[in-house]
Amino acid sequence: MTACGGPEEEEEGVIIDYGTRTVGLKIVFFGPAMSGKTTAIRWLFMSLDYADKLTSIENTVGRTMFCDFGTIPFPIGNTWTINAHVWSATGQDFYRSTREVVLVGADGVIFMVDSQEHLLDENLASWNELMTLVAEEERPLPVVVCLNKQDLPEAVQEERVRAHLKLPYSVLIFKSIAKDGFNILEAFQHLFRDAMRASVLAQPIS
Ligand SMILES: Nc1nc2c(ncn2[C@@H]2O[C@H](COP(=O)(O)OP(=O)(O)O)[C@@H](O)[C@H]2O)c(=O)[nH]1
Ligand SMILES: [Mg+2]
Repeated sequence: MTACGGPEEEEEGVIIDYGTRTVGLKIVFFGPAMSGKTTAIRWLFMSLDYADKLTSIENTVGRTMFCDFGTIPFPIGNTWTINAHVWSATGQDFYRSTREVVLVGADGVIFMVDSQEHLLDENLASWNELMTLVAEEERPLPVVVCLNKQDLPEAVQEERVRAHLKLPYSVLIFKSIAKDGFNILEAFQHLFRDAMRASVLAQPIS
């Protein structure tokens, strides 16, 4: 894996390496600035004991300047390993072009919504940007939504967000609290399975 913005993956499909018996799956956290992407990824890596495998490129005030990235290996059986390459793109407007780069070769996206009422339109803008960026992809991109910061008083409810963002019912919504890790692993596992199904099973295996 190269530094942010320079993924080694090909643009099409997962990387299956029969030599090392590994499958590479790229999972991207996407969403508006401050919605909890870095918090969720940190929690995920910590809870799976891979905290030292996570790199964040931040600016001087500790906000994600470019992205976070790291790899979590999941052994399947005795011989094969699925390497989940986890990335986040910064949500800040002025780094817009970096998000496009981070999405290249993605096998699945976790979209982090900020549940604060006054941020509904920011969530919408970010969702629309994601839809625009993936519109040209040939293969369908599995997406799950985390309705994050559900601990806050008056956090918006699922139906409100679904209507505002016009989320199709095929997109699953997990109410999450990234700072406590609530529902983060569940959302990740769901997306992981969807991404595996969409990518690996779609590939002819010789
Ligand atoms: N109340 C609350 N705050 C959260 C939650 N998740 C993240 N935060 C806070 O939101 C701010 C932005 O989080 P961060 O992960 O940096 O957002 P990012 O810009 O999407 O990477 C930080 O102060 C986090 O502590 C949550 O579930 N509940
Ligand atoms: Mg961040």
